[in-house]
Amino acid sequence: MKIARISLWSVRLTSHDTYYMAGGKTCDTTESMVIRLDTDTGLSGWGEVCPIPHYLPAYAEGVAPAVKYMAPVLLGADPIGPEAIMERMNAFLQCHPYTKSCIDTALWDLTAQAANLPLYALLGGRQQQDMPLYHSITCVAPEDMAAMARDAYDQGMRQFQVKLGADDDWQADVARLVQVRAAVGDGPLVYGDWNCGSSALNATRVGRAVAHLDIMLEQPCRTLEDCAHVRAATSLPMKLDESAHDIASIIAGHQAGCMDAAALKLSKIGGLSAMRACRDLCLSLGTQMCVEDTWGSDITTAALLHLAASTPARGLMNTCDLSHYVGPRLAPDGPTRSNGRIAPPEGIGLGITVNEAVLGTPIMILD
Ligand code: 0XW
Ligand code: MG
Repeated sequence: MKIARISLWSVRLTSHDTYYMAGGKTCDTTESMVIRLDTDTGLSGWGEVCPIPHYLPAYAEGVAPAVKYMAPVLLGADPIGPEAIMERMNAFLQCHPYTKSCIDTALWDLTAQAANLPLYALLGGRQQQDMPLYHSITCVAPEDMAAMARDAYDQGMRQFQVKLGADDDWQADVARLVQVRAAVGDGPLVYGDWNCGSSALNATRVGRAVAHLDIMLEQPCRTLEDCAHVRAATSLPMKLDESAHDIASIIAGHQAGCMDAAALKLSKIGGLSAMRACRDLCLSLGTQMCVEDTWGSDITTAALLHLAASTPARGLMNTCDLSHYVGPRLAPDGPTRSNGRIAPPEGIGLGITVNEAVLGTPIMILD
């Protein structure tokens, strides 16, 4: 089998609730890049990457030129065994993990289709029938966030990510955590995510004010050193996200003693191939994982659910149904949340049917 054609679409995804984060980052309508790799056998593989503006070293407009640049590695290549092609792509163009992630997803989709297996079977086998989800709550007024948490709780959600820092008011962040914690009662997991937007000083003040509560902090500051300082000063468990982006940074987070949990995102790490290695490392380290991506719709969600389903429950804290937060749906048959949990698609490959009508006209075709 050979890759014969690369098609790329740009699709605008609109958040059902505008999503506010620290540092002025907003997720309202974002551009998602969808890729399809067609082969000479008639099989096609799909991938998707949807960077949030200003969130990571990634931007949607960067995908098309990077795909075009890497096309000589892809066109004519056998897609079976994605790691082999990823190795060649990494030698051809360093970094650009977000562009590589959508290509890698399409390669895995093709490999699993050729094997006539659901993708999770190639990533470690089915370790879980369904997986716990978290619900992410946009950073608005504390009482509104508490109401959103309660609504999600009533739908069965038991893990809550509370966005902090959008108004640069540390006392409002204390109120957000206190009110969400009270709204969902004892037991559910509640964590506050600054997305790097706090000083170590203010994150420490927030953490010490809620230290009597069952709360986890997520990525308060940009640097690992500052995150470790906050972890030590507050004694609250911590999840690393932006700081944990490859094998070396995951080892560094573990050694710094501030990585009780880590967010593994496909586009941050560079696709399923690289993320599987990070998943296996976290399993060895005992780090609890959130298996997800930055943003996206059904193709991204299906890919990350296959990895989550092939991860043992002992290491998987939660996963994310990104397609729940945005419209339009790219694959109407993609999985949806039920009672706070979600199962991967059951078909072969990614196991979803992309609705090409919502994609529009490709922005690039290479053959
Ligand atoms: C990437 N986000 C902004 C979207 C996901 O819901 C999680 C969140 C994060 O930073 O953790
Ligand atoms: Mg985060």
